[in-house]
Amino acid sequence: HNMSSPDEAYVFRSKLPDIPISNHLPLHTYCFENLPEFSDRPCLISGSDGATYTFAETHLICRKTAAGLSNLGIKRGDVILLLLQNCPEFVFSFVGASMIGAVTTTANPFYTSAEIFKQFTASRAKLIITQSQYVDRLRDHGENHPKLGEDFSVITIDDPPENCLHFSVLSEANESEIPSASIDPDDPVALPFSSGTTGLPKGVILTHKSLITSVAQQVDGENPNLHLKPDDVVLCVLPLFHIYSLNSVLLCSLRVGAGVLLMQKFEIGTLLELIQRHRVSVAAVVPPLVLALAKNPMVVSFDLSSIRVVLSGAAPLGKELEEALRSRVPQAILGQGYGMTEAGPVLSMCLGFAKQPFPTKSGSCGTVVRNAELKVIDPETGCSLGPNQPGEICIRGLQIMKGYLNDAEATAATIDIDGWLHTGDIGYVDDDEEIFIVDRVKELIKFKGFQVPPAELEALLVSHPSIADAAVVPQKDNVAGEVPVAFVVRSNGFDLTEEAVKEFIAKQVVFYKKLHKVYFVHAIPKSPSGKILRKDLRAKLAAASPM
Ligand code: 4UU
Repeated sequence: HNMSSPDEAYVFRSKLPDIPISNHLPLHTYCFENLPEFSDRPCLISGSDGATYTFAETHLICRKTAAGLSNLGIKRGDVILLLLQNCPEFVFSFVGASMIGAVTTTANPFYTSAEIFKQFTASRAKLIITQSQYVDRLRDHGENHPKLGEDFSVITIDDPPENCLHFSVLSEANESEIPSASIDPDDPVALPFSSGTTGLPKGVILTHKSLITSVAQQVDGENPNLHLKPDDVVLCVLPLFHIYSLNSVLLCSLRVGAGVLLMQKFEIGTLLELIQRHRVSVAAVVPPLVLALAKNPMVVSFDLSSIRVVLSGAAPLGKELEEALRSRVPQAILGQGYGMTEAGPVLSMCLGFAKQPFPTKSGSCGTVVRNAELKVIDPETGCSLGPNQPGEICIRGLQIMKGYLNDAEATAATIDIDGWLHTGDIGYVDDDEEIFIVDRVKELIKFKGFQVPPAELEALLVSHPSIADAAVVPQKDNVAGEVPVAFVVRSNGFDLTEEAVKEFIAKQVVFYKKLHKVYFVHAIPKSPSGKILRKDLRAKLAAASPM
């Protein structure tokens, strides 16, 4: 470790040497740079119908989609919103947009109308690409909402409902009509939404340069940290609208020529059947999926011997669970990646996945990726800490976000003047450079790896006429990891019931943001400056009775 001068930070680095990274290229050029080596190999495999697109076919349809987007008036810097489950059209749209310098914002197709329009409006999207079953949620919802067909167009990948276009207007356009867009490495290409360490969801600006850097940190170099090969079949069951799957599954696979098996949604029987049929070799998962693979009795009737790597991320993976999975896939290397949307997203990755692997420990989130710096700071003093001392994890490198969309204040609160991104995660680095996450100091709640921003639920709660004040915090849960629970102060009498509060929230949010418990209290503990003392509330929950 460096500690050149007393005020110089302890900085942790990868055990792998830095490499040159072609991050001056546009993202799609970088991803398809080696395409001639594997143009006839399968690139996208649709789990639902087995349809397969080779790399050459995928590249062609992406170019057609780029031309189609341009024909519809989408230009450099414009934003398109994808409201899609995993499917080939997701890939064509994302890469096609990149090819004309446009930006993709991705949303969960299960979002309610209000959730979709918040993101749509904040990102100033011009176009929505979705499935016909979701279109109803895009029509006339209140005076202030933009109008389908007037203010924005909708394209569906299946039979288009009224006033919508079919995806063929994109995928069957003439690829020779792609405008020659000049793309700057610092141009945004992806705009996922994340609440970060505090507040409401914000657009996270990821540029061509940041995503290329992140992909290269994982799969490039003589000894890549995450060794993927053209004969790999990579499981893509995690949603592509989340940066984990978009980056570590899709973009990394495109770069190395590995096939991507697209699954629309997680269903254990179908998943096992597809792993067996397509000989999946690399599985990117989240802890609840590890739980299913480790515990579901169906697993023993399937052949999972093709799996050589299981990458878990997005939430803490318990050691017991990791051991339980190991007995089901004894031939595979199990390890974790640690990511955060704002960090581009990967901060660290298991070095057991490297081409020349290193020994790693169970429970570790990997080692900081190459071409990056990581430090652990004392949350009180901001001083950097040495090995084995827990503190807030900070990361620096060209992979991190450019900033939050239209929110300089939140950006400045997350990336300091020296370029360090503060994660809000508490962890330490051990003597072998392995990172262990032990706690989270930020507000964020993670339900099965999905983000639940407490501020969003608190704003909804206090909009209720009978609620004077509210706070939402995580409660530990064996299946979901964490679930959101609310502390509520009633404003007039005691009529308001727990059920009524739950119901009030449930109809306004996607399933994983639903409240699991409501505790009525007389006041919400706050600091003198008015900040909710979440630690106190979490401590109350941890104690036997929260009252
Ligand atoms: C404990 O979860 C993500 C991204 C995850 C990711 C991406 C690429 C994992 C592996 C990979 O290859 O992003 P967000 O923004 O939804 O949530 C970020 C937060 C982190 O700050 C941390 O609190 O999710 C939590 N988290 C984890 N916690 C992410 N990964 C881990 C982990 N262990 N392995």
